Amino acid sequence: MGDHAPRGRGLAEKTIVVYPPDQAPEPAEEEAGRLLFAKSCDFVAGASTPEAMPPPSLPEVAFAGRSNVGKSSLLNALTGRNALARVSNTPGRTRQLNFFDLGHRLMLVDLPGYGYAEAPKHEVQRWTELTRLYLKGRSSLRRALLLIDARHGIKPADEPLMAMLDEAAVSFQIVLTKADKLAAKALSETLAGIAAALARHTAAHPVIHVTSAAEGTGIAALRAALAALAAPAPHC
Ligand SMILES: Nc1nc2c(ncn2[C@@H]2O[C@H](COP(=O)(O)OP(=O)(O)O)[C@@H](O)[C@H]2O)c(=O)[nH]1
Ligand SMILES: [Mg+2]
Repeated sequence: MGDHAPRGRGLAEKTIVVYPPDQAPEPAEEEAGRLLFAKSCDFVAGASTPEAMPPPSLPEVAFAGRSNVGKSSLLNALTGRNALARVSNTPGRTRQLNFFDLGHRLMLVDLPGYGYAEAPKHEVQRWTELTRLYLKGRSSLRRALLLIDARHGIKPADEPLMAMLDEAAVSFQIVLTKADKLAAKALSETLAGIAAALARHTAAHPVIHVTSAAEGTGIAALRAALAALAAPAPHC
């Protein structure tokens, strides 16, 4: 980031910064993101119990959100590959934590989608417990990305996860999805609602990313932000 102060939005007690349009990554940061996400991204493990999780080896970023929020599409857009989301969408894997090694520098962890009205109650309890154990106990977890549909904002179904993240003191960052589906005015209303909601959450990261997997908006900036969390590239 440059040495100029970020242009924040004082919409609530918490000042949030929105990427884009408030900020854009520096060219060097964007290049670091591009290089990282050009690396191969390989499926490592699908875990439906804590024992099945791979040992922590790399810095991790978890992707969470309601079913249908656009998680698979965003993962595809970031990695430029279908393979990753195809694994996560395989029947039996949608209720697991799926671990992907990105270039031996960052582990991407796809958490099961929640808020699906028809999910059986015991399934929901199992998912909640597994997610809680992961979030609380994972020493390598650097950040959680909480995906929110730009049209809908934060919903009651998102609250339990945010409460878990606060409790586990895992920094979480909002990523708006499907930004192509709404006009600028509606987007700023969504952002105002999110800023107010984030003020109640101690673990909330103040930078929000606005993305569209369909149009590619915000993807380079999100790659750059994730590259800043990755293990350093080995010198060649
Ligand atoms: N217009 C638009 N639609 C999207 C975008 N991302 C996802 N979708 C659509 O939203 C639906 C759910 O997306 P998916 O990635 O499968 O969501 P998931 O359940 O969270 O993995 C699909 O119909 C996608 O085509 C986007 O950026 N723009
Ligand atoms: Mg999916």
